[in-house]
Amino acid sequence: MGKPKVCFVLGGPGAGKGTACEFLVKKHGLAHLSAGDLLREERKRAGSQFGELIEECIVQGTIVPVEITCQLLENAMNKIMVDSKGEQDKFLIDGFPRNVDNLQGWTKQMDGKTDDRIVLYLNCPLEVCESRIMERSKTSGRSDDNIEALRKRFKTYEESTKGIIEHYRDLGKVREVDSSLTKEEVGETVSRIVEQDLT
Ligand code: UP5
Ligand code: MG
Repeated sequence: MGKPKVCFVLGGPGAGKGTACEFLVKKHGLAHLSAGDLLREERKRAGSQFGELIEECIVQGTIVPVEITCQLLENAMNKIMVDSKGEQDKFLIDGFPRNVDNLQGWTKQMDGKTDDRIVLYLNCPLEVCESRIMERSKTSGRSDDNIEALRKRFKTYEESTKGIIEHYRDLGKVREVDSSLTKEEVGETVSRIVEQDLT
């Protein structure tokens, strides 16, 4: 049994990271760890000492300190490996790493523990992302699905996350996908990439 293989999934808010990951879970049985979902769960966990800090970051569209996110990711990954008795060894990490702090924290904490294969970069014009999120805001209940928070999320994405994508591009690890296409088209494309690079 080798190290768990990791595919990071990056792209702007509303680019379709969660949707593409769901497709890959159904089609290829990969494990999906959404950093945002893990933070939202931790925020509401009774007794969490990080609840307020996480909520503040989410509403302001800023990035939670890496120690918190990285620990949640590692715990979730370990639980899946234990529960599957080591059978599950392919992970989609959705929405992380988003900035230099995230990248350094992951490298430090996970050094040698994972095989970080590729970055699936879902590239989508921000106008398209905006209309998707504003549509979703009617039902999502997410405290950051409103135009003010969304603008802040876009700013953080442009200022911090794009540089991380470029870092991985320099390493030859980026697989870029036009995620403004239909869900089915994006699903088929990411599926081919995963078949090629994660198996
Ligand atoms: N949709 C999706 N694909 C479509 C397509 N091809 N055609 C038409 N519609 C499509 O999709 C968004 C909406 O678009 C949905 O309604 C979907 O049906 C439709 P989704 O798949 O949810 O997009 P996604 O990229 O996952 O959007 P999300 O809003 O989750 O992205 P964010 O990156 O903004 O949110 P995330 O949950 O990752 O992070 C939230 C916050 O948590 C961050 O702002 C930050 O404060 C914090 N955070 C950290 O601090 N650190 C982390 O490591 C991660 C998060
Ligand atoms: Mg998401």
